[in-house]
Amino acid sequence: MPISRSAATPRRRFLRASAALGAAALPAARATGAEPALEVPAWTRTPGEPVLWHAYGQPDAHEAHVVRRTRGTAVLPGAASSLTPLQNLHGIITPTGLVFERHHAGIPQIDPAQHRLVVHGLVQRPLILSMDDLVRFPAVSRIHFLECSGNTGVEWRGAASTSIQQSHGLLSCCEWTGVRLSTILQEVGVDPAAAWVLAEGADGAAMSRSIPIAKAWEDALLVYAQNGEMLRPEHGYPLRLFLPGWEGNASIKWLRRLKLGAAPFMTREETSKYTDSLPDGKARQFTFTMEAKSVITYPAVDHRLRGRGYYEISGLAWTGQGRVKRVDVSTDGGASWREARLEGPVLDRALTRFRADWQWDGGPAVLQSRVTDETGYVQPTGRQLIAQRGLNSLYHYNAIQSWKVATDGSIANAQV
Ligand SMILES: Nc1nc2c(c(=O)[nH]1)N[C@H]1C(S)=C(S)[C@@H](COP(=O)(O)O)O[C@H]1N2
Ligand SMILES: [Mo]
Repeated sequence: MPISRSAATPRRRFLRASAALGAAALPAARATGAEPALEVPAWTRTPGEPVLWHAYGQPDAHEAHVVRRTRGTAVLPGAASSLTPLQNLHGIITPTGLVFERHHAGIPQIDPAQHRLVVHGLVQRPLILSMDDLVRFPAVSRIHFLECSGNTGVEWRGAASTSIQQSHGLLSCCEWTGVRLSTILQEVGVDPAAAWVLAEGADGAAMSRSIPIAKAWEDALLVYAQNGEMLRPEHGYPLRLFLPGWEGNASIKWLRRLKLGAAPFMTREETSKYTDSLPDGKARQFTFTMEAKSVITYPAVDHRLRGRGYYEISGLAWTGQGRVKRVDVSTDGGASWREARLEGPVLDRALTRFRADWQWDGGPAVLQSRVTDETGYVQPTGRQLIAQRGLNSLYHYNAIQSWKVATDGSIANAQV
């Protein structure tokens, strides 16, 4: 089939243009001149490993470095997090085994046959639901990002991280399957006085958050499956709350109780923690929505460029306010910008992969990305963010990230 005119994407045109310039556009595409010798390697001469080599599939041994890593040492038992290796991932879906974890009191080992969800408070018919009861309700599957509001928080104090996994790895994007919370609300009959829902986990922290009832009606999910299989223990097995676009903390794992009330319940996680200290000494409370953010995942601080020439800049953009509208990239520290290609489908409150062509001339460069979401919100610079929020914050850092490329191809984290 002939290549249609529509296949002449900007990238193709770019490659053609650079080929016309006589420059080697892609290092791998260099012609050898002679007929290449194709040897038969050892692994082609014998049958391979049997079926069911791993009854549950595993990555190749050569990929053993692609793992979640922790940050720092836990102060309290079980209170720790692990981070997603964004520097090694492709596309938008996070493989379940590499999804970051955040636990306030470790991972409870729950018997799903004994697990119950209680729905009570300002309702007409309180309910106790088993997992068997829950999976009988109509289900939905949705692809959404999940970001801890502490993600990139280290950057409030300067360009400290030497890995994108450390700076941006409290981020994942999965397909989530479960029952709409609105379905269960209809089942219990909501008292008109109910304005908030307390969600409580079955972990040792009994982690609890108050959720405005509008979110519960709108799109909150009671999730039991992630990327097609039952939740893993570390992500809330057998049941978690999932709140699209909201800070990860509010998506209570190991969910065991929903209590409807007239006012927020003022739990520890919304009074002493997960509030944002402002320059005037006051604190923002209930900053649920994750604002638009983007980061270049390749080339990033973890990589090293091997010689001048063509590189595809690639990264992730997302917004808790809906869809990503556009992403611009800069290779000169924000002096000039050009629009990146968004890889479709661009989903509501999901990670969006962006790509842009780049010819590295071997000189110093500063790579940045800047997202604009469908509400018109533009990702701020670090200076703009600090001017607005001061330096007392721990959470909700969403500024433009800079990767500084040196002439030897090494890359550093930099705040420019
Ligand atoms: N019950 C319970 N739910 C919880 C937590 C917890 O410690 N206990 N951690 C929260 C935080 S801070 C985040 S960012 C997300 C992380 O979800 P994940 O571990 O599946 O990535 O779960 C949230 N839900
Ligand atoms: Mo979090």
